[in-house]
Amino acid sequence: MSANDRPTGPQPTAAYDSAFLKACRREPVPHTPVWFMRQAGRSLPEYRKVREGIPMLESCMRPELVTEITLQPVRRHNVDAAIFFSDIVVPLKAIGIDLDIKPGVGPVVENPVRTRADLARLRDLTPDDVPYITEAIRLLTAELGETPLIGFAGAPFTLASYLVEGGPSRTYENAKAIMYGDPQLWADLLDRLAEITAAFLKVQIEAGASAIQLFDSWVGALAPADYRRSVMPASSKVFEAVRPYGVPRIHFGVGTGELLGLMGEAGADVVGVDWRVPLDEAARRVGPGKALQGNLDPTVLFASTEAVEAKTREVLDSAAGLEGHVFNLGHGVMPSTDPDALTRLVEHVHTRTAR
Ligand code: 1CP
Repeated sequence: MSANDRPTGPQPTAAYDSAFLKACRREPVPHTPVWFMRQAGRSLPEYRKVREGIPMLESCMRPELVTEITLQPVRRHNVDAAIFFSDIVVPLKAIGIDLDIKPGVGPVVENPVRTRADLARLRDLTPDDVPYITEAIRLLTAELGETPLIGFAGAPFTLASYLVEGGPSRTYENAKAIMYGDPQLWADLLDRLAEITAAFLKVQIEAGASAIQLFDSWVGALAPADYRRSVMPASSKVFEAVRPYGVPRIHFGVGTGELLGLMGEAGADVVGVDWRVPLDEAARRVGPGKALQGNLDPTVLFASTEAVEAKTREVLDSAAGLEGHVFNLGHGVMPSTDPDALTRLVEHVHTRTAR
């Protein structure tokens, strides 16, 4: 591709020719790129040190700290991409939702969103609501040079699960009660969240993020027909809103084996796969024209190096025929993971796939 064929918009960044962005675009790569969801964070002693005494949400609002935390795993593991250190609930906090991230629990919403009147609290997000995001991304992209920065946001369903339940849930009964019982309220709620999410992703891309990931972590709780009817329109709206920028759009969820075809249809360029479906089978379900990201079981990292390498080989063999492959775990790094196991894994994938 010549420079003239490159997409318009704030692209191309210095990272344009990186292995990660090439794999997302389904172009030939020098080696399979690797990054890890939750690579920044509690598995790293240097993270625990700089976070000491600073509440999670506050740390997301300090650009220098965000820059340091985002860079830590890049320095340590030699991963092919950085993921912006933030949280999916940051844009909701920024528009005034009374939530906090409680240690050992996760996001907790004081007054859950459950009625039509509550929708009024979900106002539009503007760049002025999140100046610390723009500043952190400017600092980061200057430091990262040719290493791409992945921006991210929570998908409408996963954000709704926290807003409606009021905190982490395994069953989503309050959210599903609205989805099944008051489909119009549900559609309006997800549409509001799609607008906020799209605005939040645009801020990150405008500031220099060279790819984005939409985390629909909990969408695997839905049957395909419900996903298609009640969730896909909102997620598609987010992907469509950021399409003009030409940056790769990644779509990830957990337990989504039965949804992979629909997630492919929803509009992303790259579909994230958890460890339950082998990548060759995932590619058949997702359909042509998409790269895949995944999918080593994060708990494999607690086994011996030999076992990690054997399981990694299975993932790479399964990925051999893909149009594009970004190596990742099937979900986030677990906090008690040995960071050295991650460093070895990156090295192993790079060596085994060097072309
Ligand atoms: O004090 C702390 O250290 C709190 C732990 C923590 C961290 C490090 C939370 C609370 N969020 C984060 C950062 C974070 N969250 C990142 C950046 C780190 C990186 O990836 O390197 C990202 C991408 C997220 C996104 C996020 N937050 C998701 C989607 C990713 C996923 O794992 O599926 C979700 C579901 C959340 C909600 C959330 N925030 C925090 C927790 C513990 C949770 C999950 C709670 C639950 O079980 O529902």
